[in-house]
Amino acid sequence: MRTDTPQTIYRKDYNPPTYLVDTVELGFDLDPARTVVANRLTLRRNPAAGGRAIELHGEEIELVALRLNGKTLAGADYTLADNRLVIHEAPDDVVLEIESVCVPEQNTTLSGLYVSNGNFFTQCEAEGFRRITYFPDRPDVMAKYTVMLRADKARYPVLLSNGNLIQEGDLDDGRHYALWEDPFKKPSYLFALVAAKLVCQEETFRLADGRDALLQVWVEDGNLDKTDYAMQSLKHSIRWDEEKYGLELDLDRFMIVATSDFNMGAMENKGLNIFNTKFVLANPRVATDVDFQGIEAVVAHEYFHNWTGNRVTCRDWFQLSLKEGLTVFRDQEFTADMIGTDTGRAVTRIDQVRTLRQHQFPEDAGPMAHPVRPDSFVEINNFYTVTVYEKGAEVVRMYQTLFGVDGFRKGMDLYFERHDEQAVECDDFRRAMADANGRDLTQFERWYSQAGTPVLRFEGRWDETAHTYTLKLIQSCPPTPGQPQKLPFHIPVAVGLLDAAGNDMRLVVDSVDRGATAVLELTQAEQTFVFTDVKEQPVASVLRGFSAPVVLQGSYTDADLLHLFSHDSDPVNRWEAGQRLAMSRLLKLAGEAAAKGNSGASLNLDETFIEAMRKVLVDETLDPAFREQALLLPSEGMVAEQIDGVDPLAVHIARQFIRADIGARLRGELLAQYEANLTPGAYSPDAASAGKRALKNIALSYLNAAPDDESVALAQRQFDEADNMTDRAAALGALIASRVPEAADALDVFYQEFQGEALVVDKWFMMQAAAPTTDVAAVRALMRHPAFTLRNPNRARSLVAAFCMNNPVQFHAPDGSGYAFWAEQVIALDALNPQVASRLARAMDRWRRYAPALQEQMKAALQRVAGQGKLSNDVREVVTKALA
Ligand code: 0A1
Ligand code: ZN
Repeated sequence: MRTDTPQTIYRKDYNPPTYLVDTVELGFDLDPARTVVANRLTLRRNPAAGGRAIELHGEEIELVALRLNGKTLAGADYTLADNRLVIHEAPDDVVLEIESVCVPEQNTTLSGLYVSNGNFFTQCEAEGFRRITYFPDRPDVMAKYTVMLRADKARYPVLLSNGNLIQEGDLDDGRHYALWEDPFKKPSYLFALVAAKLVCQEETFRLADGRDALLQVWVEDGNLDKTDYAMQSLKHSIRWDEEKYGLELDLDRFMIVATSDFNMGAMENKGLNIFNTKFVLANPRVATDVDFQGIEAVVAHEYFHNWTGNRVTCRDWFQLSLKEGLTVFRDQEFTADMIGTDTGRAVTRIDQVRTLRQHQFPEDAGPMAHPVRPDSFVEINNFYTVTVYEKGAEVVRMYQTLFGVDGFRKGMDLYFERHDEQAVECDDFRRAMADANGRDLTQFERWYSQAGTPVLRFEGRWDETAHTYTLKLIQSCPPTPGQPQKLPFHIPVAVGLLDAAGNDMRLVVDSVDRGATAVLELTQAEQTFVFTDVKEQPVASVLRGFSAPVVLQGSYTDADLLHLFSHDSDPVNRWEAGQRLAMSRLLKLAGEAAAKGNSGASLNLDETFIEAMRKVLVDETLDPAFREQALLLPSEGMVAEQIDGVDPLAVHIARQFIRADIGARLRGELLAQYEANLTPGAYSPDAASAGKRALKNIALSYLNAAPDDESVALAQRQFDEADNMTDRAAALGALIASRVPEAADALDVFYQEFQGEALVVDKWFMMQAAAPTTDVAAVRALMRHPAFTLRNPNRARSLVAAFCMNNPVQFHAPDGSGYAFWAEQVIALDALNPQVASRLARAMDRWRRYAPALQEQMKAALQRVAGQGKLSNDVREVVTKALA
C-alpha cells in the first residue's frame, strides 16, 4: 500500500538502463512465513546510457545483505528509499550479491511470490519481480537465469521454474531441491517459480523439426479429469504456429500450471505458463461451451507469446500492445482456423466485434481513454485494457487487411529476423510491416498514438445516367483526455455493393476490377470513390468484416437493412444489419418507456422486425451459430452507450419487452428450433455442436422471457436431464429469468451438486449477481454465504463485480444503494488486492452519461473512494481520472 502522491510516468522520459544484466542466479529457501532469496547478478555498464549508478527496484522486501564484487557495501555506498536501491558508484563490470526476505503468506496482492491453497506461485508481470528480489525490474533488461529452489519435500513435492531441469535431489530436514536453467535471455517479468503439491498430465510431442518436447499440465489432485482439453489446445497451438508462421517451440519442456488465485487469465512465463484455473480445468460436467472456447484461446494466447512477447519483448511498458495486440490477433486467427469453416470464422469475428463494442468503445469514450500505445500512466497494471489488447489486435489485423495474409507473413518474418532476443517498440513492428511490403505506413502510426474511436460516415449516390455509384467517406474522431484534436487515420474500408436481388455486384474503381469486395484506403478527412458500370441502384455494404475499429454511420433505411440482413454475402455485415434494426427499436422503446415513467404497459414492436427475426430463426441455410448471433440483441450496456442522460431501467424494460415479445410471437418457431437443435449423444465442445446448443438455448431463453407452463417445464426438464454444464447453466438461467418459484429450488440443487467445484460455484454466484431480481440486499446476503470470500479474485468478481457491471437495473437503483455498495467494496478490496479493486473501480467510468439524479449519487460514491486516505495507486488513478 502506497500513501505517497502517485507519480505519473511518461513515455517521452524513457532512458536506457545504466547497467545491463548478463546472468542471474537465484536461490530460494521457500517458507510461507519467511522466504530467503539469494540473488547473484553479473552486470555490465551500458555504454548506451550515461552514469555509474546501479538502479534496482524492490518492494515489500527486506534487504539482508549486499555485496559488490565480493565486498559488503557500507550504508554510504547506496541509498534505499521509495522502493529503489541505488548503488552510487560502480565499476564497469560488477558481481552483485543480494540477500533479501519476503513473506509470501501475507501477500494478498497476488503479485510477486504468494501462497494459494498452501502452494507457492509467482506473478511478475508487470512489476512483481521487484517484490521477490532487488533488480532492474524493466523489460529492456534481458538476462539468463539459473534458479535453485529449496523447500520441504512433503509439503512441496513439485518444484518448477523456467527452462530446463538441470538437477534435483534431497537435502537435510525433509527438504529437497531443484535446479533450473533457462537457456534464453529474458526480462524479469517472465520469471516464474512454482513449489507445490500438484499432479500433472504429460505427454511427449514431436515438433516439426523432429525434436521431442515434454508437455505438462499441472493441477491440484482431483482435477486430472479436467486437463485433456488444455493439453489438446496446447498441441494444436504448437502445430498452428509451426504451420502458419514457421515458429517452433524453442524449449525441450513446456509447462502449464493452474492456480485458483490469480488476478488475470494466465501468464506467459518462459516455459512455465501459470494459469487461472478458469482457463485450464474443463470437462463436460463442469464447463460450458464458452469455457471450452476460453481455454483453447487462452492456452493458445500464452503459447503464442513465446515468440510474440518472450523472444521479442517490449522495450518499456508503454509498448505493451506490441506483444498483447499481436498475440490477441494471433489467438483470434488460431480460433478461427480451428473451426475451419467460413461461417465459423465469421461467427468468431462477430464475437470480436461485440466485445470491442461492448467494452472497448466505452473505454475509448470514457475518462480512462488512452491510445493503444499510451503516453503516460500512474500504475501500469491499469493499462492491461481492452484498448491495449483488443483494439491493439484490430490494429494488427488492419495490416493483414491491407497487405493480405502473405504480405502480413512477410512482415512477421522480417520482424523476427530483425528483432529476435531484443526489447523493441510498436514502431519497430510497423516498420517491419512497411518495409516487407514496400509501403509507407507513416500515417498508420496514428492508430498507436491517438485515442478515441474514429467515426466513419458514408454517403452513397447512384447516377442513373452515368451508371456510377459515388461513395463519399468522411472521418472524424472525438476528443479524449489530453487529446482535444485528432488527425485523420489511415483506414481500410472493405466495401461491397448489393443489387436488388441481393447479389454482389462486380466492383470497378478507376477501371480496375476489384471483385466483390474492395478494400478502399481512406487517408483524408473526406474522400470520394467512384464505382463505374453500376447499372442499378445498389445497397452499400460498408466496413465488411469490420475492417477497421470505427463507428460506422450512414443513413440506412429499414429497407436497406432488411436487404442486407437477408442477403449480404459478408456474414459480419449481415449480422450488423440485424443489430442496427434491433438497436433502432431498443432506442425507440427505451425512449417511450422513460417518457411513460417506466411503465411498459403499452409498448409495441413492429411486425417488420419480428418478421426479420422469424426469417433468420428458421433459415436452415444458415449455421445455427450464426442464427444465434443474429437473434441476440445488443446488451443493455450497448444501448445505454447510445443515450445521453440514460435511465438504465428504461433500457431494461425496453429490452425485456422485445425479448418477451419475440418469445410470445415466435413461440411456435422457437419451440421447433429448440427441438431441431438438440444434440443427442455424447457431449462434444466442437463448434458445430456448440452452435446448435447456442441456438437451442437462446430459443429457450426467449420462450422463458414470456414464460408459460410449457416453457418453464421445458427449462426444468433440461435442467434435470442435461448431462453437460452448457445446457444445465442455460436452463438454470432461463428459470431465473422467468422469475418462477422453481428457480430457487433449482439454484439449491445446483449448489448442492457442485459445491466442491470452485469454478461452478463461481457460476452460481454470478448468475444470481446478474439477475435483475437480485438487489443490493440480496447481494449482501450472498456475501455472507460460507462459500464467499473477497480474497479470491474469481469469487470476488463472480459476485461483487458481476453485480456492479452486469446487473444495470439493480446497480443503478434510484436510491443509490448500488453505488454505496460499490464504494464500500472497492475500499475493502483495495486493502487486499489493488489490481482486483481497480478493475471494480472502473464500473463507474461512464457516470457522466447517466440521468442527473443518478450522476450525482455516482459522483458522491466516487468522491467517497477518492477521499480515502489509504488507497493504492491503482484505484487512485482510476477514481481521480473519473472525477477529472
Ligand atoms: N501477459 C498476460 C496477462 C497478465 C498481465 C498481468 C498479470 O498480472 C498483473 C497477469 C497476467 C497475458 O496477456 O496473458
Ligand atoms: Zn497476452
